[in-house]
Amino acid sequence: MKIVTAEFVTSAVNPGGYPPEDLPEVAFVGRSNVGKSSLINKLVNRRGLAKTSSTPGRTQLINFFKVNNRFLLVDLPGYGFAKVPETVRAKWGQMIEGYLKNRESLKGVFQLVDCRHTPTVQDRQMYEWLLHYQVPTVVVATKVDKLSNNQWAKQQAVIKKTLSLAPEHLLIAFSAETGRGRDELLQVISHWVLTAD
Ligand SMILES: Nc1nc2c(ncn2[C@@H]2O[C@H](COP(=O)(O)OP(=O)(O)OP(=O)(O)O)[C@@H](O)[C@H]2O)c(=O)[nH]1
Ligand SMILES: [Mg+2]
Repeated sequence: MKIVTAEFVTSAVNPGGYPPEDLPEVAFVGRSNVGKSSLINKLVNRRGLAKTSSTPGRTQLINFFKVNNRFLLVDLPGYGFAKVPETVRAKWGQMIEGYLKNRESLKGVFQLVDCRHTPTVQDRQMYEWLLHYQVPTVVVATKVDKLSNNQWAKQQAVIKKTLSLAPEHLLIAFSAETGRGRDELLQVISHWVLTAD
């Protein structure tokens, strides 16, 4: 798939603010700082389209981006960021869960984990939750430029084991720096959104 256009549509805190469900959607979930916004920018080759930051918790709203006038990419706030008040965290949790559970036009979710770390309890809960609700899910290991091939081979096994990834399930290695994994992600997206008509 070739990316021709990518534009910001809107930010929302609740369903009232979501755009209409007339296009298929693909969403990105993962811990704060894992690289969700950077991945979206690399995917559509538009630096700065989704706001990124080295400070976790940058994305606090659900952000919708329209690509090729054909589908939407959805940047969700990160979970697991300790430095926000409990009340705010609970609100984010509800926002993310409410979106994932009720969005009819959602065709698939990429769950991002940092390639260098063992997935956390929250990562595991999120993955189980997505499987439970039968949301098509593909796990992506981010920042893979930070590991040697050897280290990645080892970490891959750790991630698969910790998440109990089924053998037939994909684990895509991605780098927003080098673009590694971009084509694989686009293929998955094509499959999700182009078979949705
Ligand atoms: N080396 C490297 N750094 C990355 C990569 N992806 C993201 N980063 C860095 O990681 C930090 C967080 O990236 P974001 O894309 O803002 O992360 P996020 O998941 O959107 O974070 P929240 O919005 O807080 O949930 C930034 O400093 C990025 O430059 C990558 O593939 N390689
Ligand atoms: Mg972000």
